[in-house]
Amino acid sequence: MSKVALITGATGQDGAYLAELLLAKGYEVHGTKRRSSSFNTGRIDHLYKDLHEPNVSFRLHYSDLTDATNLIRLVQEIQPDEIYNLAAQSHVQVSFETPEYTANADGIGTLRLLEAIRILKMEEKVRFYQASTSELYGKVQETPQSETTPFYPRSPYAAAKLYAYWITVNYREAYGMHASNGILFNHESPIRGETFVTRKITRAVAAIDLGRQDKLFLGNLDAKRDWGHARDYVEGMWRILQQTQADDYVLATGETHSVREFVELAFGHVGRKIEWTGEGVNEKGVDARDGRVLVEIDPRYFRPTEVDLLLGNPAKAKEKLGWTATTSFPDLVREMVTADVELLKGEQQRYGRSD
Ligand code: NDP
Ligand code: GDR
Repeated sequence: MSKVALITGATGQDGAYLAELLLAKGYEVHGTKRRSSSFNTGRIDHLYKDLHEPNVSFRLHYSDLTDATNLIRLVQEIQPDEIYNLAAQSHVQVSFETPEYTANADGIGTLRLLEAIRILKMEEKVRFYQASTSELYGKVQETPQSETTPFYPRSPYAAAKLYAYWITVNYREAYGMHASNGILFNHESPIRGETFVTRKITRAVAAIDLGRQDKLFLGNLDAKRDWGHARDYVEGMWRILQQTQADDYVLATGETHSVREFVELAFGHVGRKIEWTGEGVNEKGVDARDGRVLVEIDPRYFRPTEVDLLLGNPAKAKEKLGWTATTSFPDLVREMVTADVELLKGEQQRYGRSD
């Protein structure tokens, strides 16, 4: 009998990589998607088979973490062995605009799912993974950040995720549930959401290189992040749930780089060297060859409270899970730029544009 997994947020970056991984391992995979007026399953369409075909091992269900009745019914119908709670309003800056919704989906949503397990008396059957985040560390207390570093959230997103983290720990301790937190540092890929800084940069680099965009507007260039590849991180999620004892783990590369470095490397892949001139909001990134301004600061992208430096210590994951990040920072940037150049070229061919 194959194991049954439920992935909330299966249409997102991590959901897509995780669904692929679990299907390759022989799982029956159920993913949740939200009703939308436009198609939102682009990342997982390649995994989807018509329900009328034999041996369908990947199914999608409409769901929303703000709807408790829906979650109870889904868990009851699916009877999962493993639940990966990846669904969330995951954009930090957007959480300042929609704080209440973010708290509802990211914080209380986690509680609703845990309660669904409890109401259905499935505490002993189900293993639960919570998508916790390095944003919990927020204002720097110490580096590198590990499982014992104190939390100091700096956004409504991080505050909601703090509740989700602790309610997961509480349900483990109170009800003996196999419930674990993966405290994941930033992880990216060619299918990263377009408004996160890495993908925003690589899409712009491709568009500028192909003559489709003039310049790139960014916020804080000096923020530093520990960036890895999503493919590695979903493997870590799976390993966390294969442990006999539930526990909390940091997944990170152990390296940190600034947004500025990401920009320089990304433009480097299309043969452009960036030089920085000016200061503060007037700082500009200029093409060393011809002095053309390619990067400008737009203060609208500054956050009311920023997380300046994230650098993770993945020693526990290495020791207990045998997990390490395998993709280097330059390889990650190269893969993302190359994919966006190909994507844009493909679009140009499809729509007959040569400008
Ligand atoms: P994405 O934003 O790419 O995906 C989020 C998923 O959640 C999407 O499927 C989205 O649906 C769904 N979703 C959003 N709101 C709701 C809701 N109210 N009810 C149900 N589903 C909802 O995020 P990632 O894949 O990058 O991240 C996965 C998880 O890991 C998130 O919880 C994120 O906060 C967390 N995380 C991510 C890190 C990263 O660097 N990527 C690092 C640490 C933690 P739709 O497609 O319709 O929007
Ligand atoms: P983050 O990712 O907030 O770390 O959250 P994001 O890529 O949005 O920001 C990283 C850093 O870049 C700076 N920045 C900009 N960010 C965006 N989005 N757009 C810009 O134009 C821009 N200019 C500079 C930001 O200020 C920030 O310092 C991600 C999400 O995936 C979360 O869900 C997850 O929990 C954390 O990573 C770990």
